[in-house]
Amino acid sequence: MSKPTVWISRPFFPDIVDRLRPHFEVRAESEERAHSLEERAARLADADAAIVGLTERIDAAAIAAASRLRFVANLGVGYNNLDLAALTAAGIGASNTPDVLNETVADYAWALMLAAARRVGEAERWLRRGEWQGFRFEGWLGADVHGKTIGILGMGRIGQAIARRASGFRARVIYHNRSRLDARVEQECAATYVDKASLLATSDHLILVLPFNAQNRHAIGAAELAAMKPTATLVNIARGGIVDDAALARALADGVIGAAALDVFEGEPAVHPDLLNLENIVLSPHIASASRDTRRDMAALAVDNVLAAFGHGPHAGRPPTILNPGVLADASGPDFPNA
Ligand code: 8YV
Repeated sequence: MSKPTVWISRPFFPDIVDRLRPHFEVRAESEERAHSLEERAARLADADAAIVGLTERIDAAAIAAASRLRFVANLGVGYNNLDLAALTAAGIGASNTPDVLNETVADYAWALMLAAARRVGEAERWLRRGEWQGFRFEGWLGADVHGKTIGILGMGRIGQAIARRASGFRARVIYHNRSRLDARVEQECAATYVDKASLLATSDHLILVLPFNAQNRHAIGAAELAAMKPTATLVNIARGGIVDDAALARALADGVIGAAALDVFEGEPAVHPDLLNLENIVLSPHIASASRDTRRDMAALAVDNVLAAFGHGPHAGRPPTILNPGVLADASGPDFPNA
């Protein structure tokens, strides 16, 4: 029997890709770019599995044109690029990359919060422009992070990793989430549950870590920004679209809040032009999980899921982070194990 085909939509670590070769015909893109709908359809047409990133939407239209597709591994913990209901209805398994990136993303949330609060980017730009002519005792006054109240909106595993880092800063953590955490987890994270209004009003620094869905679109807009402290810092490491970027630009320009840091943007890689003109914001190109070790772990986990879905490797038949395990029992692809 011929090997199944796996399409890899973005290049990654060749030694990790090589683990697929004994079992798959590997079609790996050599260039990192978004594919048009036609290109995506052409590549999925003869693929039994796909490893894709956030820029690749796998929706009902993509699935309809992919008659052999049995499994899709997403290179990311967030999977709003996948239509999970449509995949499940078609009997196609899907996985994401949870947990392996928690600590790296939490580190980065702190990096952004500290950079925005202490004006690191703004001060560096000023220095590089040659404007540092003398010392100003009252220059560059920022906001403290230690000892302050850090708010976390969306308290999954990344939110919890962010919260655990607060103890060294003697900071207080409050959070809001769809459902309240177990008392044991709250205690371990030293985090106090509050309603969204209190979170907005009380946080000195507010970090967004919630998944993107239709309900969360513009969860932070003009009204929410107005409810925050005028000195507050807002950090978005979750998904573009959770913040209304145009409203944020106005709020930063008008002093409604003190500063912000964004790693994700509505319509990225495009960035709202009004944000680019502001000094009191740190901007980065969606790199919160981008440490060498973590990106390798994410790639390896995606590969493990594909191998397992086709009956190979230590997890054979049980993809370790499958999102729709119900499909395993129904799967009837040529090499897809009936679990
Ligand atoms: C990735 C992410 O950079 O895991 C996620 O949800 O947003 C990031 O870790 C991105 O998904 C890369 O495809």
